[in-house]
Amino acid sequence: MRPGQIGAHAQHTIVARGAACLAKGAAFASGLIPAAAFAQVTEGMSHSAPGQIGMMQPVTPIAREMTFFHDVILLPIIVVISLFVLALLLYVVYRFNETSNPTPSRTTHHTGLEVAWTAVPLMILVIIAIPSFRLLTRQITVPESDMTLKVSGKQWYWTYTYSKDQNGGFEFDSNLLDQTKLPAGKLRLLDVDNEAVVPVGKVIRLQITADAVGVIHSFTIPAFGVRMDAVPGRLNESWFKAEREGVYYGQCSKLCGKDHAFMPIAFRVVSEEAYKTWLNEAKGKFASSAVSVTVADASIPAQRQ
Ligand SMILES: [Cu+2]
Repeated sequence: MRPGQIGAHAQHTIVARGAACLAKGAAFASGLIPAAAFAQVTEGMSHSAPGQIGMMQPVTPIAREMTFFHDVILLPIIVVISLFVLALLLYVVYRFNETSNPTPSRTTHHTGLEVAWTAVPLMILVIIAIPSFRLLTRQITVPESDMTLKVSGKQWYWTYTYSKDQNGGFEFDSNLLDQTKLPAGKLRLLDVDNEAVVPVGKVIRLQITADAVGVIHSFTIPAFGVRMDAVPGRLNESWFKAEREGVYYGQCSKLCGKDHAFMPIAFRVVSEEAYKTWLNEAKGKFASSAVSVTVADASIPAQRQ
């Protein structure tokens, strides 16, 4: 397959995605996109695939809404505008070239036209703004959460802290696997030694910061619709509610230094029982890192200096 060529699988995905988008047009009016609308497309995809075009398979309500906003609202609007401008250009080239139009009009103003080319784009922007602001509000308003997880961007890896008052009390670093000895089935530049584990169907509140003596990173998991800057000395918040078990990947999305490309994010979403089991195992495994951090404790980076 040539670089850039779209494989049969990807083509099928695009067609299926298009059909799914059309089918669920009406659902957006209520502001809720049914999970089933996306279920048939590349089930379980948690990372970008070769030849993939379009958004990653969403697994949270926010990511689903983002995908819908992109695929069903923005994309058709931009396609129509591009085709309209192209048609205008072609018409001008054909109709008003020197041969077909030897004596050009000397018109300099046309009030109706000027009002139209100001008002119509304005209306289009307002139409886009309404669902856009609604989505943005949902994204940044953290609902009542079942669990809080602290994420710290370091140079160049992530540290996850499970707070003590939620049966945790430990933290661990999540580093990229050795790329020269990558075990079979592991993804290059995506799989890590220690994945963050969270229960399925629960609202996870993320408290995102960066090493106090470090640089700015950006914590991003496309399938969750999460992207939030990790800034030293600042505690940012985001949230997600993963609806399907699986491993979901992301990457640091802020140019942060020499190993920016080598600090992937891997979240394993498991059942409630599996999460409890993991939590107990992790408490032993990461015992040396025992921390007394509790929810919303922003003082930890300062204490450790
Ligand atoms: Cu980074």
